[in-house]
Amino acid sequence: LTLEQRLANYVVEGSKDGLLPDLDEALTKYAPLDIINGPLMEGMSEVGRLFNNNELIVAEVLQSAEVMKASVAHLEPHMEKADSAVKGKIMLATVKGDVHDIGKNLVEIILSNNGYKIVNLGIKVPPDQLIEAYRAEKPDAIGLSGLLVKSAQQMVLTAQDLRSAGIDAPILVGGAALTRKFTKTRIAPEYDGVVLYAKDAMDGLDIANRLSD
Ligand code: B1M
Repeated sequence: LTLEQRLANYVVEGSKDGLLPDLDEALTKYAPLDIINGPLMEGMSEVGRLFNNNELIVAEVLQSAEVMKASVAHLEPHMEKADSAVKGKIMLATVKGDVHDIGKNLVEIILSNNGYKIVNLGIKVPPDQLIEAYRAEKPDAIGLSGLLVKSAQQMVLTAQDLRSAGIDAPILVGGAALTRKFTKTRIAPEYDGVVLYAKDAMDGLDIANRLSD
């Protein structure tokens, strides 16, 4: 197997045997983010496909998630860091009912490496907790992540609750079940501030930078 195939395989197999030396070898050829977005994400897509076909069970997907997390943790110190002044404060949360956090945590790493102070509220965050944290932290923007189809709907409800609470800070949304169109036609109309869709973590950084300019 090539190095790239082996990297994807660690994720698919949920195995860490040999992972770190292969990640180190990959670092001699690729930027950390390209390793994540390339072979590791390919492995994750395959996991999603197998899971969808009932060829993997939740416990196995959890192992794959562990490999992804260990890989990101190993690559993180090698990522470029902008030593700029703090550009802003962003609060991040996976919405109510959703436990998926690998994407959100990747967004945290990218943003914090690029001058943002991050308040990460974790997973399954209900709107009232978000509102309370917003009042305590006064962030410049709120980032919502969700991977389930029902999480897209939950973002609509969350936007409504934030509006009712008088909050109008920009909202950044991302996650597999979401689209730009859904964001524009379903979430944004329920909110007084801007709602922006990010297709991946780098897109999230671009949007944050545009907001802070
Ligand atoms: Co789940 N899961 N899962 N899962 N899981 C999906 C999402 C699914 C598509 C798999 C499938 O069936 N093909 C499916 C959803 C179906 C649907 O709703 N249509 C699914 C399901 C059904 C479930 C359960 C219901 C399974 C069950 O229990 N029967 C359950 C849900 C529990 C719950 O949430 N209440 C469940 C559980 C799990 C695990 C716990 C086992 C594990 C998560 C572990 C963890 O996160 N700590 C897991 C995993 C790993 C997946 C897949 C395989 C991979 C997700 C992932 O981590 N991708 C996923 C299939 C898939 O996506 N292909 C699947 C890597 C990550 C880097 O990408 O999170 O998309 P992602 O983030 C991207 C972008 O989306 C974006 O940037 C990132 C990349 O740069 N982004 C943002 C994300 N958030 C952003 C926020 C932003 C900006 C960009 O700004 C704020």
